[in-house]
Amino acid sequence: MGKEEILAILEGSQGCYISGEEISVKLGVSRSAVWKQIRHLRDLGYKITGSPRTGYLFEDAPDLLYPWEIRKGLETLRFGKQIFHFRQVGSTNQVAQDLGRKGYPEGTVVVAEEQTAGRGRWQRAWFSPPELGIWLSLILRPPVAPSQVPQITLVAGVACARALHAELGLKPGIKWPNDLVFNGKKVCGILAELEAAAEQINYLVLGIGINVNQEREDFPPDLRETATSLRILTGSRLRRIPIVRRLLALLEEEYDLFCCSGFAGARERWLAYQVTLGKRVRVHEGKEEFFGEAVDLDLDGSLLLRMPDGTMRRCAAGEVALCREGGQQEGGF
Ligand code: BT5
Repeated sequence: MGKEEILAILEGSQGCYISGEEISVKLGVSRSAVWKQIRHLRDLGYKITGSPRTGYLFEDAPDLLYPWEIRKGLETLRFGKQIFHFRQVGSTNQVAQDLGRKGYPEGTVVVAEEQTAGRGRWQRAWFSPPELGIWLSLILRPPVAPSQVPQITLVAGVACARALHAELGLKPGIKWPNDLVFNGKKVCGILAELEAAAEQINYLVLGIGINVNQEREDFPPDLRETATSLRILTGSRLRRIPIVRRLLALLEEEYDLFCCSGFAGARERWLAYQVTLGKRVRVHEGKEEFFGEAVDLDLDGSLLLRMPDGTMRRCAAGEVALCREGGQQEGGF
């Protein structure tokens, strides 16, 4: 008997006490084995009242990203079938890379309550406090050339935007390439890390960070003006599990579409969420910095810019800051 079976019985008793005897008969185990599992579930944070004498009443599940909770009602064929969960980890991307190297299949997920060395692009840090966000990495083995990886990160951005839109009823903006923002403040970032040899992708780790339940004071002072969370936006504390489930379902849907039919469909959906085009932007690309007007998303996922002298320039992998009227920067680097 596993905890999942006993949980299913407790949750299925719909607000009524259920006796230890009844559970033990249903599962074909002793009453003391049931009691042991109940204690284990309580240790995991489940609210279950009662005792072997009175029977048990299931009251609430903790808001923790337990794999068996994510898998309940998860509408995917491959993504999230195997989930590794950590209370605390350096970086879920690092763990997923190690698993990718060991041959774990596409769709394997690593999720943590807290990251102590969460990372962004170009060795930047990603603030990942305990139990307040979704810090998740996914192993992919896409059948495409490494040069198409930037498109996959845009595809992931579209899936994240659709997931938040569906869960909150609020439409996020996508800042090129794939920051999700509300009113110019960042709520989600994506980091793709690639392991490739000789023009062939071995595996790709897609890391996604979503700020869910932080209040403004939970962010360090240097992020308070540029970052936001779903709680700040909606005014209420949200459960993270349904968001993770929706995210995995839409990631699988968008990724499968991309693998079967290419980038064109996701590009259209990206355009429907984007907040970069038509704006004056400041771009950092390598050591270079320049200003231009963002005019289009190219078919390969690059950003097309009109330069002050009227020429067009393509930006494949830079950092973009939107400029407000009057030249001020919005959102920040
Ligand atoms: C990103 O980088 O936006 C990618 C973030 C990916 C995080 C996930 S969490 C799961 C997985 N495991 C990891 O270790 N990473 C991935 P970038 O575009 O470089 O943005 C980083 C910048 O965003 C930082 O320099 C800060 O200015 C800002 N920042 C850091 N933490 C933030 C947060 N929680 N919310 C909003 N902004 C943040």
